[in-house]
Amino acid sequence: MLRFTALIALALVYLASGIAASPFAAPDSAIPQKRAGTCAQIRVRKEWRALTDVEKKGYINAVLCLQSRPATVAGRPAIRNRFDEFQATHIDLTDEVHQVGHFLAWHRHFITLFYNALRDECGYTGPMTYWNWSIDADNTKAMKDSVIYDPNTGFGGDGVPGTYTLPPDPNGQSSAFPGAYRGCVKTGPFVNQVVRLGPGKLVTEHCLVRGVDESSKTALKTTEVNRVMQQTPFEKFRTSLENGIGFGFGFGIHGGGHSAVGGEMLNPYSSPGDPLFYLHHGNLDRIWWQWQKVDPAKRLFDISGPTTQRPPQVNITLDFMMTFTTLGPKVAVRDVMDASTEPSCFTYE
Ligand SMILES: *[C@@H]1O[C@H](CO)[C@@H](O)[C@H](O)[C@H]1NC(C)=O
Ligand SMILES: *[C@@H]1O[C@H](CO)[C@@H](O)[C@H](O)[C@H]1NC(C)=O
Ligand SMILES: [Cu+2]
Repeated sequence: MLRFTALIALALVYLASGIAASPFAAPDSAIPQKRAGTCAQIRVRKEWRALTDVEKKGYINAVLCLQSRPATVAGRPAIRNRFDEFQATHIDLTDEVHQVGHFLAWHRHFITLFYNALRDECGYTGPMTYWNWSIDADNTKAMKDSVIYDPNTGFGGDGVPGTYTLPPDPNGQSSAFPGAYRGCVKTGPFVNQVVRLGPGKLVTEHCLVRGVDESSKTALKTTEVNRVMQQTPFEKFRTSLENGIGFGFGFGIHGGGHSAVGGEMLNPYSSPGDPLFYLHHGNLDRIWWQWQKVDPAKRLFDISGPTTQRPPQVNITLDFMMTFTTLGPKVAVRDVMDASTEPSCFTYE
């Protein structure tokens, strides 16, 4: 009884301070963050198809390496490796970094941290990469036949029916589209991946689950990207990108990419359990980057939206500090707006 009361009191403190209650929230890293500054080198991010076969192998091997390196988190046995640690950070912060002004800024830096880990901890020397799903969505070929799912030069294929049973989720975080958890990925480099977190906020040991959805194609076509690109100001652009434009258009390009892959990727909390998460959000980041470039004077530092999903809502400013739990120090929104400065240091091709 006492423990239960204490938990409620804690939750009230969280609510009062405007910080989303996360029972797992880990402390911020103590390493001081470099402020926005000149980059020693600007790295080009490329579409998956533009990587050489050697680079593709190198990228996949580096992801497998992250999945074998010990996590820096203590006291949470399910966070065993560095790849888990990224997934855990997203699960812990989901309610703080979606449907808020810093949705794009937070995911930009999350991807940068992932790329830095691939380089610094796993020796990856190739470019960071993204998945331009519009190429597949515009095509008459089925999405499941995209080269992104190639067993040899991609991320492995669709889930196999009958190989995975979605556990009951008392939080209801995975049951919205149970059919999308088709089964375990049985081809490609991640056949043996053990996903220890998810679905949702559950902690269950399972395979990499997918359920490729052909109907998501309509949300990912170039015409849809162009519709989002035409939105101004930032507030309309941000909400259109994250949630779609108007009603009746399914998920929009953000949800469309998540539902196109299905399975873990469809889960708002545990989606970074699928390595394709980073390539999907990389494409969304590229679309934001392109939108910013259309009118840099107005758009490069344009930010708006609430800092929390729930009231009392405060409008975001460039000085808002974003947390990344154990992955790195807090970062000001301002510092990731211009991707050509520290700590981002990239451009897109
Ligand atoms: C993404 O693919 C679409 C469709 O082929 C194309 O129009 C667009 O220019 C591509 N963007 C990039 C950056 O490759
Ligand atoms: C927050 O921003 C919106 C526009 O995005 C504006 O309508 C509203 O008045 C602002 N609220 C405050 C408290 O400044
Ligand atoms: Cu996310």
